[in-house]
Amino acid sequence: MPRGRLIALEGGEGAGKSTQARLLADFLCEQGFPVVRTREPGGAPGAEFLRGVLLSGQIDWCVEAETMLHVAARVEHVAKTIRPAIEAGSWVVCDRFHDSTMAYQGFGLGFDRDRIAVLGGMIGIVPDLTLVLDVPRDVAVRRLRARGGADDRYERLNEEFHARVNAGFRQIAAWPGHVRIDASLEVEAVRTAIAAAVQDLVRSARGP
Ligand code: T5A
Repeated sequence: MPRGRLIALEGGEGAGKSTQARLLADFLCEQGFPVVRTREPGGAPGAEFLRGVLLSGQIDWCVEAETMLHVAARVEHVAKTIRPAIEAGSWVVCDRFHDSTMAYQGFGLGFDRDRIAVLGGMIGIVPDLTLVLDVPRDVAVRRLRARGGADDRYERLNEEFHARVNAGFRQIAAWPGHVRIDASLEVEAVRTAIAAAVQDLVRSARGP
């Protein structure tokens, strides 16, 4: 059984990650790959439990504890969902992964980024490709307002926080294994850009 692949979608709130995760999963299915679509925080029962704990805003976590909880959720997610799927030959499309901890808890909330990198090393898996969806904050806010629904703990944080997160994601997008996607375009244009960005991975999986 050939090993599957892990593709992460990252970016600030309202960048269109969930929309594009669905479209990417459909595209990969059309290419003939088995696909598992999942998300963070969450993606496994214990990790979904921690998602509620983290996003409800009921507890004002210190940033160290908050970071550890995101990492704990990820360890559970990798153990119970991601690694088994990849070993079974599936392609995993993950809506957020470790870079979100770097952007939100590191760049956004000021937790030491070297320590976050060390924690990332303990996850034991690195995405084969990370797509960083970049959209100006005002465009994202308009999309979220049009969608409606209640704000979670992070959406309630101030604009300076979101500016730091978005600036962090722009730095992260330049790291190896990452591709920046202009997510301010219409849905179909973003979908096309993402399909182009995964082509090398698709070709390498098919072999010569
Ligand atoms: N977090 C997470 C951390 O702090 N640390 C971590 O380690 C991790 C893993 C998760 C929160 O947790 C934080 C980050 C987050 O604050 P979430 O509910 O999963 O919270 O929220 P998000 O991941 O931010 O998801 P959102 O739903 O807010 O945004 P998406 O998924 O980026 O956007 P999407 O696809 O839902 O689209 C939003 C709206 O815009 C429209 C859609 O139809 C939808 O209505 N849209 C577009 N409109 C126009 N043009 C386009 N190209 C569009 N694409 C989508």
